[in-house]
Amino acid sequence: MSGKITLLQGDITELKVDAIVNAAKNSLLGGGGVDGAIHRAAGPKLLEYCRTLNGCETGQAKITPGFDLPAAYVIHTVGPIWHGGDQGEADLLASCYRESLKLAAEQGLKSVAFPAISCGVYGYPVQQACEIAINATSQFLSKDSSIRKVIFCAFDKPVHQALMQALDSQK
Ligand code: AR6
Repeated sequence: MSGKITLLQGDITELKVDAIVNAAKNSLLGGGGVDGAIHRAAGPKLLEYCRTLNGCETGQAKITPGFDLPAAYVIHTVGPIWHGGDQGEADLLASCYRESLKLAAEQGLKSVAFPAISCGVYGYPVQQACEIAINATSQFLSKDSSIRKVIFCAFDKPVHQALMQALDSQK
């Protein structure tokens, strides 16, 4: 199933896919990092819409329109904050990928792009996070045939390299 997975380095807000995933916070009311970039590019209607969603639990996901983004939808998921690894972080991070893909499949979406959830402000060790991202996604894709393409969009080189390594060790 890793044939459906593509890696690229760049700005996720520029991708014209069915949905981009946002590494959001529990309130869903915006923040820094990729969340800030997505809200800036989508325009103020995104925040207005997010206010009606009543937040999101860590490891869960919610979907909104993409408004001014090239992507049709934004799937907002909340990654775990890294506390050393013994507080269920790995399960919660895997759940972010699964729940986001589940939502995409339910909506009939074919292409989804992910940033490296929890790898910025939330402090997750990058290599471990990238292995979880690739493994959880491959597992999902092996059971779901509706999603045709998943892009992992790294903003910086270390994340891009960690993703390449994780994808190579899958094959
Ligand atoms: N495109 C792709 N990836 C990006 C972009 C972009 N435009 N901008 C940043 N990244 P972070 P988290 C990468 O901190 O760790 C927010 O304030 C970044 O280099 O955005 O899940 C939320 O509101 C890193 O590799 O998300 C939450 O409070 C990755 O995206 C909190 O941060 C994730 O970094 C969530 O923290």
